[in-house]
Amino acid sequence: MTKRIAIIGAGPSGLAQLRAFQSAAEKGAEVPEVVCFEKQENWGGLWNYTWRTGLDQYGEPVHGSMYRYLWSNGPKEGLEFADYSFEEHFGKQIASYPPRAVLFDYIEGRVQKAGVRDLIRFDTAVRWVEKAGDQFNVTVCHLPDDRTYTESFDHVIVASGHFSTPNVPQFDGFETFKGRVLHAHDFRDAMEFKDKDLLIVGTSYSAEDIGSQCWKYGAKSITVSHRTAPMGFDWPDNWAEVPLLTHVDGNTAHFKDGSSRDIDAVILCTGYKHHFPFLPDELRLKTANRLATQDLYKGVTYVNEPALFYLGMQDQWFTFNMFDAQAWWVRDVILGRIEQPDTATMVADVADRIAREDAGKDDYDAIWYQGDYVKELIAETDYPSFDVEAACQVFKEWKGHKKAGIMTFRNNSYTSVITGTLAPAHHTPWKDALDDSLEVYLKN
Ligand code: FAD
Ligand code: NA7
Repeated sequence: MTKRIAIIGAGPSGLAQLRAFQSAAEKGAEVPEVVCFEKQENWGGLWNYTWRTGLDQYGEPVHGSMYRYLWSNGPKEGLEFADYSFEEHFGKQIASYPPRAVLFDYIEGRVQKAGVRDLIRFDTAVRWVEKAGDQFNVTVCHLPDDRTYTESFDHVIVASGHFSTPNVPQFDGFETFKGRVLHAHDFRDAMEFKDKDLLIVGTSYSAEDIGSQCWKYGAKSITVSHRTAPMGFDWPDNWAEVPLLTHVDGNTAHFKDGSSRDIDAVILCTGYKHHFPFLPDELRLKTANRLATQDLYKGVTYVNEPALFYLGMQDQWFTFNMFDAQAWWVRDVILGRIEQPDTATMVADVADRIAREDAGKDDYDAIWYQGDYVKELIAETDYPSFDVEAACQVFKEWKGHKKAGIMTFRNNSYTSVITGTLAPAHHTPWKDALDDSLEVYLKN
């Protein structure tokens, strides 16, 4: 096979793609030449923690949005690789909400075993992709020696993530506010907000988790401002939910209901933008952060250019196992095992997915919607089948545990849908576990 494939990004999605091809090769298939371009010096994507914010040492936008002391916000039993269990990696079952370093180790373990690191060109940023006849010309820059070059590929797989370019709204008075204003993307250490009165704007995962972190590490008070609805958990006493911020005057924040509070700092947990500065209009995905993305047949094939694929562009209940399902499916299209339909059929598929997502009433419908999507893809490839229904049930239990105690839900354990083993209880309740290192977490 003489085809050449470019993968953009070596985060969980790009690594899933590398593992998918390696798995086919291991079973005797002839696979194309695969080149993965990664702008950071290591793999793992967001899970590869960096202290940097703003621009990196080469003047590139920092990709990392993760912060110190981050623990998985959902149970690991919802994301476990079907071909590489936690027990295989750690030699034992571990507790259900691993900190970032533990999940990084797990992600890395599978691709180390697969031996795919040599296929990645690290410190190499993709600058531009364009169609030239049947090929894609991909222009990249090797950052350490500032060397730009172009190579041709038959397929491009965009796995560059979509939680790195912050959505940053403006609120009046920020110009003269005396405290710090930052977006969640630039948040790194909750200790910075110890003894501070903190205002958070937004009500989704970042707001919930960054607020909880700051509470855990000693913030004086947390005020969360919502545009649509409050999160509604049973928060600690020094936590309040208020309507949308209207403006800041000096150090006083004013809200839509006329109330106000004095604050020391503002963290905008207002989400991210799908941002692909390396793609021209005709190849660039333009979508909101939702389960059924615009313009992606089967959630992966760009309908306007079916030799171009996107991985992991959906909003996410399922993560690593969904990226796997997508990567195996894309691999099989490239290997000629799956045939893609004509454009009209692909466009209709997108419309159908959007309508089905829109028909959902609540988060439970959304979980099962994405579970069904994962099932649909794995049924069409040799990705090891796993009990997706049981994973949906894990997410349902998780939501129940959050409702029962937003600061205690991480103390719960779930059963692996891959090995059937119940996770042990963690040795220390989350709120008292201040050391998030791998060594300490694994001391069960
Ligand atoms: P990313 O992890 O973003 O990786 C993309 C890669 O592409 C990066 O390595 C980047 O450097 C590279 N790249 C980007 N642009 C270029 C370019 N031009 N050239 C070359 N390389 C490029 N998921 C969970 O399952 N559990 C959690 O607890 C969880 N917590 C999260 C917390 C935060 C704060 C955030 C932001 C996300 C969290 N997620 C969590 C979701 C997360 O999106 C996925 O787990 C996962 O990292 C997505 O993988 P990805 O490979 O699609 O994207
Ligand atoms: P999300 O899940 O996209 O949520 C964005 C939040 O920001 C959501 O509550 C929005 O409110 C709010 N938002 C967006 N724009 C505004 C403005 N202009 N004013 C007020 N509020 C606004 O992003 P997250 O960062 O929480 O999560 C992303 C990933 O990171 C996720 O996968 C986690 O695992 C970690 P809305 O409800 O739309 O009114």
